[in-house]
Amino acid sequence: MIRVGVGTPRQTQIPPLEIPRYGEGRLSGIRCLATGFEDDGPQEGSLTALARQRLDALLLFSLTGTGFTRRGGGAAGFIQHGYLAHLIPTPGEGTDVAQSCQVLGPLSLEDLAKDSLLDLVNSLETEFLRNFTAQRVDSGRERVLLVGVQTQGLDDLRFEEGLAELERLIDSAGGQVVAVARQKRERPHPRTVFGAGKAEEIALQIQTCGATLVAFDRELSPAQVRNLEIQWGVRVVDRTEVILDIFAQRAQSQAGKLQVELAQLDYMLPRLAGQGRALSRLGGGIGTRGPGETQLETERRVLQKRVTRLRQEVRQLQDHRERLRHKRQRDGIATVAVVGYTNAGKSTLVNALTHAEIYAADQLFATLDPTTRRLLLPQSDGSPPQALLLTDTVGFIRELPHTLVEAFKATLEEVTSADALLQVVDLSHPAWEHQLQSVGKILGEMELAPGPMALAFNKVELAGIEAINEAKEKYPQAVFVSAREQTGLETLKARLACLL
Ligand SMILES: Nc1nc2c(ncn2[C@@H]2O[C@H](COP(=O)(O)OP(=O)(O)OP(=O)(O)O)[C@@H](O)[C@H]2O)c(=O)[nH]1
Ligand SMILES: [Mg+2]
Repeated sequence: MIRVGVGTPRQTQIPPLEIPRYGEGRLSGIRCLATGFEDDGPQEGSLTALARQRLDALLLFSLTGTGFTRRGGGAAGFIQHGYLAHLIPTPGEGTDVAQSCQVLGPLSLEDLAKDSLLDLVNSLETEFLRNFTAQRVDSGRERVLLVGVQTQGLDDLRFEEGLAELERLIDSAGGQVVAVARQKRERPHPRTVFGAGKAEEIALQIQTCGATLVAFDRELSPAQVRNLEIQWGVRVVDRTEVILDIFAQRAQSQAGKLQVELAQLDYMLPRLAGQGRALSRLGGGIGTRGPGETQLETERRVLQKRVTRLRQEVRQLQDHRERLRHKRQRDGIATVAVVGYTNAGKSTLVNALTHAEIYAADQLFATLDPTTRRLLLPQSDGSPPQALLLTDTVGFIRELPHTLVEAFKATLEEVTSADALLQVVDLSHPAWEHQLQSVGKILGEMELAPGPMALAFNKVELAGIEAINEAKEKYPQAVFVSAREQTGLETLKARLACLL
């Protein structure tokens, strides 16, 4: 097929979704011939177009500016030089377009004609494919470009903390962050988040770093996702989708799966209204797990019915859990819910205290399902030890997506109905205080049963002395522990005994 575009290579770009072989780790099958009067080779705009569309090659001919008019109409001119530009299979680091292209020239037409363009394209493709396969074998993971938008009122520290956290989230979801793009903007553009220039720059970055997914550090509107996917030709997800994806992967129990599905449908339903996704959610990867495309294709009405049924099941789950709690109350044993930011070490601490074997790992949202274990607290006056029930549950995160809070009501009731709370904070984390505040904020939005709260600073063996001193000064009631090294546990037990 020959397609003729009039204008500069940049102006005649074909939208990514219309390119025949887009995103297959090879070139697009399109060669671009362009002419111009200047004789200084392809400019950055043309090279950007080359990289963006993964053109097989770009041939630029400079004209002499002299010529003649043909009999019968039409003008003819003379070619001065030719330039041949193509992509390099192993581009350098960074986002500079020049590093991802090679430009040959100025060449005479004879020189240009000497080598077969087809051979060049074939050998380039072989090399591209080799790299592509190597990348795939190397990781088997989604290659993610992280995008941060620093809006007005978001200071540098919080912004960077948010990006670092998103990187951890991606990692926990099984993806690999290959590049990060940042932009300051008063507020996101309602349709495309960015202006045209920045969107173009990111498009290029997607190509140069071989990203298969773009993840934003914020929530996006359905229209924004759609517009950006059309423009960039890769899937675009927001922070909520990444979190939902982790939850979908972690859900083990029937109850967990039920709540995750409800959260995902709640998230998707408003996004289905008339505006489908530009790109398929089929085929695996972050943001594709869960109810799946087949269901998305079916009527909204059917999904709505499913949501209603899921809600009923969640209500039954709530009733069931409530009966269990009543039984415990009748037995007269107090419950303490362990709360805290995700990865603070809650499960490790409950394991250390009760010799339980709850799954604990250096991942965000390692725990989804609540586990309750019995803990005996020795009494200082020598009377028989006091028993309490310690419940480990799902961790919190800054701006916990609303759909999750709603869907996880049954699980979170373990927290809201507990007699007391034990908040665990990872003191070795640079953002420990913000994390502590985020947890406080989320708890503040929940209807908690009235009861005391103890504070435990964890991972003290990793924490810096300044952090420890600062925490001691600001939170004099807190206990300092290391769940991993099993230090401070007796003090913590004594603190819990006083609490109840
Ligand atoms: N160095 C150190 N690491 C710890 C300590 N406590 C927990 N960890 C590690 O921190 C990581 C997270 O621990 P988890 O117990 O899974 O944390 P969690 O709060 O249950 O996290 P989620 O369930 O994901 O919300 C694991 O790799 C633990 O080994 C500690 O006292 N010191
Ligand atoms: Mg846990």
